[in-house]
Amino acid sequence: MTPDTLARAAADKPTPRLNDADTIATEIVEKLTYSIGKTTTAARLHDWLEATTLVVRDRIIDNWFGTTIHTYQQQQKRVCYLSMEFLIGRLLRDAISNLGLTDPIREALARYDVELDLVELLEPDAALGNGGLGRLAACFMESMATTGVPGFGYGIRYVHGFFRQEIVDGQQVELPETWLKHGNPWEFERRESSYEIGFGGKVTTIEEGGRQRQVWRPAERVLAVAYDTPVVGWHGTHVNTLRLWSAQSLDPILLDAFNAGDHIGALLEANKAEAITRVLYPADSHQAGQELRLRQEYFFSSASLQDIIRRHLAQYPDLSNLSDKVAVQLNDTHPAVSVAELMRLLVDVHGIEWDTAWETTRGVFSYTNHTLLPEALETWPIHLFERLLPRQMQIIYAINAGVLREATQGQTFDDETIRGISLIDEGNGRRVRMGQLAFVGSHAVNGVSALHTDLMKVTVFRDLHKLYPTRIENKTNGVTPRRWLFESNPGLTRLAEEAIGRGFKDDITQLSQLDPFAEDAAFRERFAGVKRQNKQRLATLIEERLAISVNPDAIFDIQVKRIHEYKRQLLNILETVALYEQIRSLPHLDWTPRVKIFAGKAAPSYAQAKEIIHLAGDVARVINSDPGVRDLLKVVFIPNYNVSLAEIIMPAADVSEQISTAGLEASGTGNMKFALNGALTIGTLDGANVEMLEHLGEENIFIFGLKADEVAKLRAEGHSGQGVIERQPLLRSAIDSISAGVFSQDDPNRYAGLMGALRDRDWWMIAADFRAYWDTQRQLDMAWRDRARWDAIAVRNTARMGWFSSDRSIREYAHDIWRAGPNA
Ligand code: GL9
Repeated sequence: MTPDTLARAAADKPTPRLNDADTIATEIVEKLTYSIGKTTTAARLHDWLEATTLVVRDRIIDNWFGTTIHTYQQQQKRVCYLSMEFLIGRLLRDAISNLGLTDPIREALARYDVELDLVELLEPDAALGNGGLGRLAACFMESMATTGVPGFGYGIRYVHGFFRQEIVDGQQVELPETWLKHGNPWEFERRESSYEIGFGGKVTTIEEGGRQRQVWRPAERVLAVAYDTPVVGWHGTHVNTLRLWSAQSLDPILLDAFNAGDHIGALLEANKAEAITRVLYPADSHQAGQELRLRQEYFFSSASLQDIIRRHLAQYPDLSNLSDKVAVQLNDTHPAVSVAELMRLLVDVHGIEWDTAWETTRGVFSYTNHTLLPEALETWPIHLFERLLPRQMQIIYAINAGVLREATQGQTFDDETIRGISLIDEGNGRRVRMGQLAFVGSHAVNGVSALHTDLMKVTVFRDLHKLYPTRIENKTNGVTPRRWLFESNPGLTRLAEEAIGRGFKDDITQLSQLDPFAEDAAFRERFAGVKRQNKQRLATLIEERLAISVNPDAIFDIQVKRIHEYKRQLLNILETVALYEQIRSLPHLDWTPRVKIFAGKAAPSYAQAKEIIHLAGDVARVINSDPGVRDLLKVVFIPNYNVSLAEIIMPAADVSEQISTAGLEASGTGNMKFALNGALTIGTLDGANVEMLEHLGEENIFIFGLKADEVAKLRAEGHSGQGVIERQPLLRSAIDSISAGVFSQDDPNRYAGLMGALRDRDWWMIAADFRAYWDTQRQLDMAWRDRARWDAIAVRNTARMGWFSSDRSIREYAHDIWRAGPNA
């Protein structure tokens, strides 16, 4: 763009649209007629969805151009968020709500007897992520738009997102997900923004004006084509862009082969190219390890960096000010190869001196670590890396040489520390460590909760932290209150508005004004009434999907998240079994009725996690059909947990289960969504739970169990579960029943392995923490019986969770790391 074309663009801007129901109804019918080719009488619900989406989209586009032009004219710094995952979910309701169009659109559709709520349900979830990490990226995109940070999300347009989960005979079955089946009205294909991405081949050195230059000639090349989706913030004034790359072959048909009669062979290249963006790897906190995964990582990193450079050079004369005008956040190590790729582009392609390029690179990048689990830390075999990305491998060696030089100069690090700093792991058949690469190539490295950040400094990055002691900082995660309160819990939002006015909708920290209402009996009752309605809605869903009837007056005790041993769904199930046995043996006691609700997906190759799902189902079947427990205990596993299901579940919880082995959950974000919606947390001192305790006060959260340092100590001492189990009759009996096949009579040995591991090393401290967990659950039972107390705690949870907004996280990133945004 030149100043002239900019002025033109501003002048050509369409006149703002009216947002009354009449105008919107007319526009929807127009879209139905001319874009979809249907009359109002022939239109199916899907057609109404598409027409409504197009009408909303028009309004977004107007502001999208405005934002783009503004960023350009003001020469603002752009923030590029590189992430392998964006778990955005449905977009229509979010867009309508942020634009303030809910009422007129509802009214416009009602004129044709179409219900907005039903239309919204037809939109597929964009499930381009696995869990917390991907959902965080989606919350961050929305918060960047809301807080006015010029943000660009860069990721992959997977044809198949996260798999659909069905439970068949109690077991998880994975089915392909097809979100693009009906097309995607939110995206714009940008054929003009496409880039070549190379793989393999050779590097040659050429002499040029007395200087040596490396030239990479890839053996394979594919095309990265951009698809843009607008991201609307609160009030819709600022609209950012999510740019997802799709892989296409440069030569869709090899004509030589085709003409020679090899019709299939002529298409092989294209298939291979397009495979890169076909499917999301479903491994959570576990490295996938296949070549295709490395191809995906490099593919989207390179495309994004080429795009960033092209954009920059369209606006500025050269790349010398790149780090003043662009900040690139590496979301985990998945895009870490970007460090080497940017060096290649700067040095080999743009002829910049190595040292200058390195300074620019470190100025541009910053890196977020999301897990300490050793099995999740990405490393790649050198031989694979070298074969696929020969020039990048050379660059990594050169970066490593520089870093090791720094480490050996001056300071006296021992050999072990030097080995820990190295980008190359020499111990396991020589591998590239992506965490080390991301760390050294960034000016800031952050953890996602205070505890996690502290632990990073003494575990994964202990040695690099010694070399660069100021680089690690904390940025505690947050969640967007638009999706996770306003849209998913309109009842509570309305109640809050009535009590404290609308100020909290623009500044979520003002929710704290609700605090005194915890003492107000009438308010508490209305608060509980909203919760009751949300629970009723979830109960209906459970009845419809699973034909299990649950009592909405029982405690809804919910654990929804990926199924993982460290998240300890098994601890919850054991407590459930123990409770069941207690109810059966002491039926005359005054038990507090509970519904235990689980949902979550297991990685397809994670056998133990799948067994845990199986066990939950087995336990549910036996308990739910036992007339002896009446309505006192029900167990439900809801299949196919996703963003849309979470939007119904979060507002309906009384108890939120955040019970990971301390030190292992980097932050958690479900914990924040639940508490914001007035659930009481039962949790360990792990991840962001620690900070929730600080904000909520200890009377308003139920903390139990071993702390991170105690877990580490017990593990080091070689803890085993056997002794603990012997001393705890409740736990022993639950384990014995499961081991004896009480819940799996068709296959009594089904859980021998799972139970044996508890007696043995008890790696996840399930036996060790059982007693504290049980006792704390009984404290919750007591609290439930004092409704005034319970409801007051629930109100205080909502009132005090404002700090956990992703707006706060983003403002911290913008101020401390990116030096970008409206106040930069
Ligand atoms: C995770 C952590 O495990 C969570 O504790 C954290 O809240 C999120 C976001 O920072 O990141 N890291 C990680 O690999 N996953 C996380 O959820 N896993 C998935 O996204 C499946």
